[in-house]
Amino acid sequence: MNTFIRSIIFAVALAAAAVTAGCQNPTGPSTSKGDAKLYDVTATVVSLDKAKKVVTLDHEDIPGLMKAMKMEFAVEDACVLDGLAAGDKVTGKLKADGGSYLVTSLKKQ
Ligand SMILES: [Cu+2]
Repeated sequence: MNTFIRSIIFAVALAAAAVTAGCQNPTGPSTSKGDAKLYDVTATVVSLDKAKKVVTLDHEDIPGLMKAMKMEFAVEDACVLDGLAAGDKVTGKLKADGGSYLVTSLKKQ
């Protein structure tokens, strides 16, 4: 019985590890359709809300997309905001699909 319980715990731990690994690997196959474009973004974090999956960035010029400005973005997953705080300088990726923007990754500089 003890072994049975231990194997369940092991399976749960494996599943949790898989979820975490998925979070840390944003280079998987894109599931987006249409003509979504990926842009590099350099910015300072103004504020963030993991529960709402939004981040306000004071971003530099994004060539071909928009001028430098302060604005709120949706993030693809709450884990994009892991380890970040207001005031952090970050670089990341922004997916633009029509008029909607989605931050897919952020990394502290
Ligand atoms: Cu902007």
